[in-house]
Amino acid sequence: MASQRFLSVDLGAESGRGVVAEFDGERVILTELGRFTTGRGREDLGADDVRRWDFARIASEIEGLLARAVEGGEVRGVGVDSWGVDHGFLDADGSLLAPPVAYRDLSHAAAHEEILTRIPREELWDATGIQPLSFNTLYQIAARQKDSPEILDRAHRMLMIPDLMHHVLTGKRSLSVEATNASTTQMQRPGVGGWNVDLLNRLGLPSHFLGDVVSPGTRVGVTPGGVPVYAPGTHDTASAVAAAPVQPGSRWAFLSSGTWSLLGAELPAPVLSREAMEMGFSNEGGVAGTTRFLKNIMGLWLVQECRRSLAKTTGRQFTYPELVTLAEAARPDGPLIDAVAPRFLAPADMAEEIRAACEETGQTLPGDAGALIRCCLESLAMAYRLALRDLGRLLGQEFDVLHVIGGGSQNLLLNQWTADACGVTVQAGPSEATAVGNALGQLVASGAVADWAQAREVSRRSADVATFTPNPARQAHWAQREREIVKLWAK
Ligand code: LFR
Repeated sequence: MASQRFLSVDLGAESGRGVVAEFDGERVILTELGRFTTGRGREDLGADDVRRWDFARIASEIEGLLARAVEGGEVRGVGVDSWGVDHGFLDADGSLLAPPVAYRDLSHAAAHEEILTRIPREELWDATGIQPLSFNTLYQIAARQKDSPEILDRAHRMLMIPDLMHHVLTGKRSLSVEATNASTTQMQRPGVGGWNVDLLNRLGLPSHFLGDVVSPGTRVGVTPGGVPVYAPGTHDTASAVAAAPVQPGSRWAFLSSGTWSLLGAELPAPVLSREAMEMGFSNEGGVAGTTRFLKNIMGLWLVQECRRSLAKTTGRQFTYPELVTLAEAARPDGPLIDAVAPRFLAPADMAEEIRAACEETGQTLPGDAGALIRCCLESLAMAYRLALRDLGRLLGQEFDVLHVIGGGSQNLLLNQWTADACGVTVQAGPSEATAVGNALGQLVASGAVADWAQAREVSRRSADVATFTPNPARQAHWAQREREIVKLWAK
């Protein structure tokens, strides 16, 4: 068959990129078209002191990418995925009422706390199956009700970031909300339960702007130039998991590794037990009606933010490979921080926050860049160890393999530490899992493959995977570190 070209646009909190995915009937081959920054630092607060995404610029970058893709030959489809929870409101004419607020904006924590005083955590869990993380859409809307109620009043429709991009790409025609990203709002019933309007009513929050939800792998419109617009799994993590190059029959877990680390398993249905709630897992929507049962761990955000702190204090812009080399050379057995603690979500200065956490737990303070980054990476490996063990307990099973997917899978040092700390074989790659998964959603939507199971086969045939085997000599070491650290953190 002649190859078919699709454009996957993957927006991350640091950068966005357009990738042309060429499908030859067997495999997808990716070629990066272009990259641009999406993230804005704390110093770029808007005039109203709110952290917002520069929506107009990101949308125009995407339109530019599509134009370039079309110049290169026929484009059979375009689809956008992004991080979860963030959204924007359209008026009745389909115009955006304000640039979307970024989830790390500090206003969300207060709204979150306030809601948790009004409704027991257990009730929120039963109603949604999602952990009450402070940045979820639910709390963002509660914050908007306080700081900009007029926007909520005037809102005709709420769309998530990728839905908004599809709206722009279709000349304002698509008003679809795609299901995987909608599941991150904490405003839906568990599983494929749809919007939980009762919950919003109970909290006194409006719901008139909630629209129809479509499944991942749906055509949502066409561009004025005639390119079909397809909604893939628009939540980046959903697309990444869809592309995990799984061997049939293997007992696998995933670690989607990027700005965030999401560790979990793909399940046929949500797990709504109290233990799952206590252990910090969420039931997000996956492709093909699956549940992504996963835990949020801070991820490489720790390193990204330390890099920013280091630029301020040393005047040096370290590259990520440089930082990893310094970490590898740093003294082992340094301090460990709790990489799921909310204090690391948006601290004013990450290096300072990490040092404060070490001081509070009586550990040596990581002084230089190497020690600081080593602390981040070892702490992530420890968080993976604890989360994978909890996952196994909750599901009553062991895992043959942990698929590390996404950009973080290129960090060979962290891959080996992950294998050692978790005592499980790590299969690392593809590093572009999200862009691959996005393309797979378009293959499903356009009928180029029959279903998501076939799509995953395509990914498996296409992926370049590296295996990291746990070093038996390191098992006792991680067990020992866990005993030490759990005692220190409990103090
Ligand atoms: C990863 C991710 C996570 C989500 C976080 C915030 O990019 O999408 O899955 O919890 O960003 O939206």
